Amino acid sequence: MSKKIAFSIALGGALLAACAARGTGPVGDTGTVTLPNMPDLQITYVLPNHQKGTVSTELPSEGLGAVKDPFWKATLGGYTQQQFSQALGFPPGTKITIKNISASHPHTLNAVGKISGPPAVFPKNPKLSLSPSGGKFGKNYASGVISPGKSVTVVLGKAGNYLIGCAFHYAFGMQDVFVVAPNATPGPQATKPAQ
Ligand SMILES: [Cu+2]
Repeated sequence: MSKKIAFSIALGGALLAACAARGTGPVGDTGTVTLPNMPDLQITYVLPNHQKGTVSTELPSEGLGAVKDPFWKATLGGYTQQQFSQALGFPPGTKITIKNISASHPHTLNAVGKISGPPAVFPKNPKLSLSPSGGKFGKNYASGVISPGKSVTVVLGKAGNYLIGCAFHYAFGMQDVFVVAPNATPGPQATKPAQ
C-alpha cells in the first residue's frame, strides 16, 4: 500500500469519527459557566468520570430560538446545554439537571423516539405524558411537569439518538435531538431570536 493511499484511509476514518460525534456535549472538562447577559442560564459539568450536565429548556420564542440543524436535517428548538437551542450531546451515565429557565411556562422533556441517525423525523402527534416516568433517561423517559425556575435530575441510560419534546409545546417547536454517546458534543446553536 502506498503512503498516499494509507493517508487517505486515515483521513477518511478521521472524517467519519468527526461526523459520528457531530450534533451531539462538552467532553473531558470540568467547571461551571454563567453566560453573559443570561445570569439564570448556568452550565455545570464534570467530565469524564463523574459527569454532570445541565440542559436548559424554554420555548424557542421565549429566547432560545430555533436552529435548522444541517446534520440532523431538522429544525430543533427549546433545549440547550449552552445558550441557544441546539442538538444535545452527553456521554452515557451523565447526571443531567433539566432546568426550566422560562419565566412563566411549565415545560417537560419527554423522549419521543429513538433513531439510528439523520434525518430526524419527528412524529406528528405523539402521546407525551405529563407524569414522571422515573428511572434513567431512555426511549420511554418523561421528566414530568417542570415549573418555571425548577429542575429535574436524571441519569442518562443507554447510548442512542433520541428525539425529545415538550408535552405542552411540541407543536410550538419544542422538538430536539438528544445524542447519548461517548464523546458526544452539542450541535450548532440557534442565533439569538429577534426581540
Ligand atoms: Cu414546553
